[in-house]
Amino acid sequence: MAKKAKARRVREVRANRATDTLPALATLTELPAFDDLAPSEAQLRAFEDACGRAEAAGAQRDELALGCVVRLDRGFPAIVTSDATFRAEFSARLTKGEFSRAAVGDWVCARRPDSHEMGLIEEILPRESDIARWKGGARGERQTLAANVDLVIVVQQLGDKLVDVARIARSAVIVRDCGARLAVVLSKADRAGGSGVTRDVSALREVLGGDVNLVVTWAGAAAGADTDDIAAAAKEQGVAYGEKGVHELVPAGVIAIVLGESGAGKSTLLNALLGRNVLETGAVRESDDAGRHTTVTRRMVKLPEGGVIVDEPGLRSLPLVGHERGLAKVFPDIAEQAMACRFRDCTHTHEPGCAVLEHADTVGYAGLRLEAYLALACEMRASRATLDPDVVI
Ligand SMILES: Nc1nc2c(ncn2[C@@H]2O[C@H](COP(=O)(O)OP(=O)(O)OP(=O)(O)O)[C@@H](O)[C@H]2O)c(=O)[nH]1
Ligand SMILES: [Mg+2]
Ligand SMILES: [Zn+2]
Repeated sequence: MAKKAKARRVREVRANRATDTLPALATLTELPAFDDLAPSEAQLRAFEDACGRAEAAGAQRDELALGCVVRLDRGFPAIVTSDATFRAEFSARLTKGEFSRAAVGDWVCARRPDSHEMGLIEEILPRESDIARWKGGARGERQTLAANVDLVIVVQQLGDKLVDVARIARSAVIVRDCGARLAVVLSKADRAGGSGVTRDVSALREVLGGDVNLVVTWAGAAAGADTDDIAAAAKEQGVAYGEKGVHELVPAGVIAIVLGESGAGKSTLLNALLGRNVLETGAVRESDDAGRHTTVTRRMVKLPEGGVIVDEPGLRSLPLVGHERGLAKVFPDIAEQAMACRFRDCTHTHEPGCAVLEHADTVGYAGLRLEAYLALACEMRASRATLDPDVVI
């Protein structure tokens, strides 16, 4: 027993030392309040059950509170409850279990003994949605980027070349597989100009269909840049634009996350929505336009008169493993035809009796849409073949 107490003390000292350099939560005015975040009925019930278990393990009921993880600083969660904001570590009970990783957006049963500065996470409550990506590695592992978000805003930057529609389609498949709604922000429109915006919006609609939720932005354009032609092009295409367009995607009550490559302009966009420079932004490399992974903290920000958005570090890769359901949701017309192909493992490229190719012209998914589907389906077939059969996804 003494040994256990000593180990706990060592852990506490270590945690306190590590948290000394973290930003003081009291100074972070953009953090959402408890009332900006809404647990589901199921999560409220799960909280009551979790309290019962925590009490059975020795906790006092009045030390326990329902909380939401609003930031992760170097792995340390910050939690908002109805009457406090504090950092927390995991209870010994939780670290033993396999499900010890909290993500931003997670609802938790938090415990805050009177004498403690730090709180404890007693349990992570079941998620309503789980935005996750495959991390690869020999055995493979899923990394949850955020929990319980309603909407994923995929941010893709524009430039003088055609927008990377393949990357947006890949993100769309993952998002739809995770059970969240999807919106696409085409950022840095000032670099594409009005004609570029027209070109890129048409390409994206060809791939994702006409009803995709789209906003064109130029939040980080240099002062004085002529953006009238961009607004005109967006209007002509019937596409929302500017910060207002993004704000409308995230009204009060909605929890969203921005997802995209480093340098896509995610933090710049959020700063524009917040009306001040809360989040750090960084210049892209001139040689290849790549970002420098400026954002390192996952954190929620509350929009003035709006909902909540999670800022994310840019993602290097988004491997597609086992997202067949997402693929079918993004390309339902093609997936339906694929069921009628003569061969079950048809690649829809050359096989006789291929319904996808036969119907390509009549159903109207030729061109970029079919190309995107085939590339993603091919990648998923390859990853399935190399996947460790024990890994459940
Ligand atoms: N021309 C132009 N530049 C922009 C725009 N938005 C952002 N930028 C620039 O792009 C660079 C990267 O912006 P960030 O907001 O840091 O990008 P990020 O997506 O948050 O990147 P990570 O945090 O690394 O994932 C900065 O130099 C911004 O000034 C825009 O609308 N137009
Ligand atoms: Mg950033
Ligand atoms: Zn086929």
